[in-house]
Amino acid sequence: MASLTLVTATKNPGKVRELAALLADMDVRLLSLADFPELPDIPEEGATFAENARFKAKETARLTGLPALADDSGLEVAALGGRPGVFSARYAQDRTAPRPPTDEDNWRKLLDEMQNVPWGERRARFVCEIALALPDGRVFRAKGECPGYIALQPEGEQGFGYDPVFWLPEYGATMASVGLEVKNAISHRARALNELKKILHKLAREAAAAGN
Ligand code: ITT
Repeated sequence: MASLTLVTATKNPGKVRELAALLADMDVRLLSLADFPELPDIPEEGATFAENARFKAKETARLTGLPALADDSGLEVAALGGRPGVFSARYAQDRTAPRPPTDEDNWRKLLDEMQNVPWGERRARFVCEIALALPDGRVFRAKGECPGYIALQPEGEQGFGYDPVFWLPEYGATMASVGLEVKNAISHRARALNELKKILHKLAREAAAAGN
């Protein structure tokens, strides 16, 4: 039984899957918001990834009494002045539609907007801010980025979000084609979480000592 229990402050199953794999080598038991169905939705109204991550983590730690790890992330496209950015999950939102946009709605809209943008100007990056909030009020944060290009057409079935249209020149493939192991070696999320691993190891040691 792991000594440190963490809750991921996310409703996105793709993020939970990746975070769980990234933490698999640690003495950590990872819960998600699916384990706390009674919790209210936490609004994302910040102007930056960092603000949103911090708020989601702090609220989840407060509501569950557990250390909470929140990821706020998105895609910044150079030719679009950094859009969709913090609005990545809601990019193709249609206020008259009965449901929020799907991942495919979002990347199709992006490909449409980028239709006339030549290859050399299709640079983009995934950005991830992770915040770790402790029930005692302390908050730790880290940022990760992953550079790439917006593909001309979708490719691949793995991952989530914009992965089918995020081209990695060093692999000659999209993020949705390279598989979880490669994604977790290079992604914005992996880079952000790696920065927090030192503090997570320390918390795990403290929890183990307290349990003995
Ligand atoms: P939570 O707020 O519950 O964590 P969310 O999906 O709404 O889930 P965000 O507000 O952080 O999360 O929005 C992130 C969006 O950015 C996500 O829905 C994807 O469209 C995109 N995104 C983030 N990381 C990605 C990744 O690794 N691969 C592909 N798309 C990603």
